[in-house]
Amino acid sequence: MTTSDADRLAEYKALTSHLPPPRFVPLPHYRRRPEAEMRARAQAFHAEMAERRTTRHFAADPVPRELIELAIRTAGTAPSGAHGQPWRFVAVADAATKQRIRAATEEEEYKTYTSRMPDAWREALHPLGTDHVKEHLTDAPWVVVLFAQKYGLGADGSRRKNYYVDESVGIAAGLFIAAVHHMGLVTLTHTPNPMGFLRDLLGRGANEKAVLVLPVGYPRADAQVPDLERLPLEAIAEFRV
Ligand code: IYR
Repeated sequence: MTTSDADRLAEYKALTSHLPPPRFVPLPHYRRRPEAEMRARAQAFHAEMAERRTTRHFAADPVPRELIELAIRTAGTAPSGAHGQPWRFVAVADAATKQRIRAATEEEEYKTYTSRMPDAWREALHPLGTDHVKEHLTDAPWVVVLFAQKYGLGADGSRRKNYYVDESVGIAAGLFIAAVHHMGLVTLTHTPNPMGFLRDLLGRGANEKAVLVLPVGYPRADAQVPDLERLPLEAIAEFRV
């Protein structure tokens, strides 16, 4: 005998009947825009994002803390698994801490680049001109370290599991990068490997894992970027209409 739709729904309802009902509010801030306006906004946003480049060459000029706060607040608008918001940003401007991060990073990266990386990986990276020397970690006025929380911790030490942590934190990182670009600064997605040392160095909890290091600042006047092209739409999308 097959279960009816009503039975299935009743079965699911029974499993959640001990919980308070979810609280919903009307969708705020939304208004439909005329199609021409949407097209113009989409084109302008694409044109702006297409101008984003990752550079390793940062100027030392200071950047106000408020701008970093705004980028982090924008990142914090990301959707996340069960709304766990499993991202934590540590924004470092203190020169001594940046120097410690750089020294520890270069120690690991030296081993990675010279002995841990298989030849194929070294060859794939060669066009990007990266190596174990990470001057951006001390040149940039801010070094933002993004941590992912596998589980949240209550004030009483209770654990709350987070879901889709990698996806959620990845989306937040994307929004952070877009926010930095939109305000007129540059950032670099840097992945020290391994990066366990960042938790100890920055005194973060056992529930957190560093996933990305994002120096933020102005590009140096002589900043360069690798000569790259992005895949065209036809290569990255398939439409079935
Ligand atoms: N983690 C190293 C190596 C590196 C790896 C990839 I894949 C890149 O696209 C760039 C760098 C580093 O950050 O230098």
